[in-house]
Amino acid sequence: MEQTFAVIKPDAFAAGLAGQILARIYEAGFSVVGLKKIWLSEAQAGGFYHEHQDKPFFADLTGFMSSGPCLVMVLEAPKAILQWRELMGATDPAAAAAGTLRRDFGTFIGRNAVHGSDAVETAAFEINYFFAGLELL
Ligand code: IDP
Ligand code: MG
Repeated sequence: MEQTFAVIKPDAFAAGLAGQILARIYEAGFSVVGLKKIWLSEAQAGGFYHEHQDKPFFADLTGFMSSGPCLVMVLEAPKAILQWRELMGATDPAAAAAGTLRRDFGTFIGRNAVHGSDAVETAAFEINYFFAGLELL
């Protein structure tokens, strides 16, 4: 089994899409081993997205991620990291395949509804950034 870190971002949460997205997560066979609603500060969002701190979109990204509550999750499945990336679709909703979450629920690249870890190392960092071990059940 493998674990990945996922977020229902503030755009999707504010639009009332959390229930539909969670249904798609369960239909795809993931176990939800961690789940909580949080509202990040801009600094906390910056720590989460530190790999992008030199990108031109960093301020927009951290401003958006701290603009309202989101749901953070730890998902478990045999190949959870790749499987969740596939269910999310491409970063840009306009380029995401039909049937993916970003295609169905994203608006544009800066408001793309969901996040997922991209590798084993980033999943470990992101899970530990948001969850204590006792919260993973
Ligand atoms: P990912 O979320 O698919 O892993 P990353 O390249 O890690 O994509 O970028 C992190 C987030 O930053 C994206 O989900 C998206 O919301 C935002 N982002 C990435 N590239 C751009 C861009 O060119 N303009 C605006 N926002 C971007
Ligand atoms: Mg990424």
